[in-house]
Amino acid sequence: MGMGIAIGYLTFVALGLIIAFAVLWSTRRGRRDGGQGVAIEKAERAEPWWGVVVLVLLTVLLGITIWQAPWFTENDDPKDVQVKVTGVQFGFLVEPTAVRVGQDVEFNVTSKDVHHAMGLYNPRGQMIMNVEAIPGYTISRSYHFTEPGTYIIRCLEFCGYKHHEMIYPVFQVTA
Ligand SMILES: [Cu+2]
Repeated sequence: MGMGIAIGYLTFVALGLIIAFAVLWSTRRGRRDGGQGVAIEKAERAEPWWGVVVLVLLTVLLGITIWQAPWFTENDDPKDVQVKVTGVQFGFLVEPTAVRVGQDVEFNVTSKDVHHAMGLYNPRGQMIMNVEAIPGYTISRSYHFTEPGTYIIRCLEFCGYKHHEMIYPVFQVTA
């Protein structure tokens, strides 16, 4: 992936340099004869077509990249599992405590006392989700697990003198 981006970047830089030199070269004759050979009217007639070229390019780029927008990856299907996560000074109540790879999991997050947050970390320690845990409200977030292992939930909203100990260390995702 990184290599592909580097090659793509260098290709665009090379193309840009070629086009820049082509433009500079194309103005040499006009400068030599004092601007006599410049056909302004012809250039003006071509202007709308350059607009069309730009529009076509932008439309193609949009058509290629729009599919990576996040709203096309969201899943409205009924969820396989509901996991209830309740924050309480100073820990998390989690039910059920394990899900399987491939399941669509909907976390329903709330709090019993003060404002907390459920930060979900994958087995490699990367945060993959952060949901506010607010007393009196339940906030739902979906996640599709593709990686088995032990996930960790940490409180990410300062909630009192033991906030740093508010960790749920064993949310299991089994293969
Ligand atoms: Cu907390």
